[in-house]
Amino acid sequence: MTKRIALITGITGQDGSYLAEFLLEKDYAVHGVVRRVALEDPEHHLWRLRSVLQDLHLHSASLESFASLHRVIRSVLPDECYHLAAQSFVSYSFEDEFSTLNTNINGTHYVLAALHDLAPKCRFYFAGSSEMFGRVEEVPQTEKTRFHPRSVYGISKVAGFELTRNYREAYDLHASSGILYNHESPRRGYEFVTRKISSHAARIKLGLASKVPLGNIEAKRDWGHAREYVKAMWVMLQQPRPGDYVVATGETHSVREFAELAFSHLGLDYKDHVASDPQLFRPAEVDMLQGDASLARATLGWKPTISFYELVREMVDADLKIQSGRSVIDAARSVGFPQ
Ligand code: NDP
Ligand code: GDR
Repeated sequence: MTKRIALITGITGQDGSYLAEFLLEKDYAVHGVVRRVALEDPEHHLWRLRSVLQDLHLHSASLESFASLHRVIRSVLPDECYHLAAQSFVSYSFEDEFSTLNTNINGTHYVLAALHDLAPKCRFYFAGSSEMFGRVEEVPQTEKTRFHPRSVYGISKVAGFELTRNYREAYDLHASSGILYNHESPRRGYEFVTRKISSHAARIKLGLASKVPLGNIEAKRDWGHAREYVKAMWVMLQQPRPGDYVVATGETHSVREFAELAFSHLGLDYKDHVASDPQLFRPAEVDMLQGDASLARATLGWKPTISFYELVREMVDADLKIQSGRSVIDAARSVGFPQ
């Protein structure tokens, strides 16, 4: 039997890497869109894919170029397309509104238009976000809760969500959106608050740093594990009909609680090490998010199993290992060992 073909945009990111592994295990032929620089400098840009690199088919393209995406989709002709690529850092979207909107909205539109043109039977997944709810109208949020984004990032995701729905309704594309709440892992980018805390806590434990500067530590998020969330993406595309689904744990915790657990796991008190930095507060904040994933549970049979504590512990342990390796190299360098 011929393998099913999956195309992942954003394959180099946290979710893309877990999804690629998951689909390979399911015996898909897995293709990924990467930026040209990633192919030129794989050591630096493809680190999350290291263990499966030899099994992937990578194509260079950019979300800014319809022609490049059209070319990749024409050569791959996917059965399933997971559109994960985006400028995903909310804070940065305040600094560069225009490129965030361009990349996230046009990029999504280009992928949808190319699929409609070249592979209309392809099933499409859009990476929607709880940031679309922003200043929440109700707690917990469901698929029916009104959107009120609080950042250009959130606005770009609402636009992508609406584009996805429109292609579904206008052209009968099997196009689904996941409204995913924050999900983390040892592969999370260092700019996001959980990884910032876990990596700093490890460095502090090893005597390599003493403080972690943070912004609003009272913000509350519904944090899950990325490894489990990518499965929900796949199940959505296996449904006979497309749809939109909230994917969340249903639990909410503050950044302060995350820090407290991360530091205490290393026998430290977060109060001794967290420094408040006013520059890290956002011009418009999302104070709290809590999702109700009942529809995903009932329709997709999806539910999370990794607890908040297990997530924090896994991230801190992984960072302690990474930072310990670094500290050994640094120590060797400082006493003049050959490198
Ligand atoms: P990451 O930031 O880890 O990955 C983003 C990916 O997008 C990277 O592969 C990046 O490539 C790629 N990308 C960014 N800009 C471009 C561009 N101009 N052209 C081509 N590729 C580009 O994000 P996550 O894996 O955490 O998230 C995946 C998706 O899910 C994103 O759309 C995000 O907004 C959304 N999301 C994430 C949630 C989370 O908690 N993680 C929750 C809800 C939604 P490169 O490596 O070259 O930078
Ligand atoms: P978020 O994640 O904005 O929810 O977007 P992030 O980890 O950046 O922020 C979470 C909360 O922590 C507060 N915070 C800080 N955040 C960062 N990054 N750095 C700090 O020093 C800091 N101090 C406090 C923030 O103000 C915020 O309230 C993530 C991304 O993955 C999006 O792509 C995705 O759509 C949403 O999750 C759901």
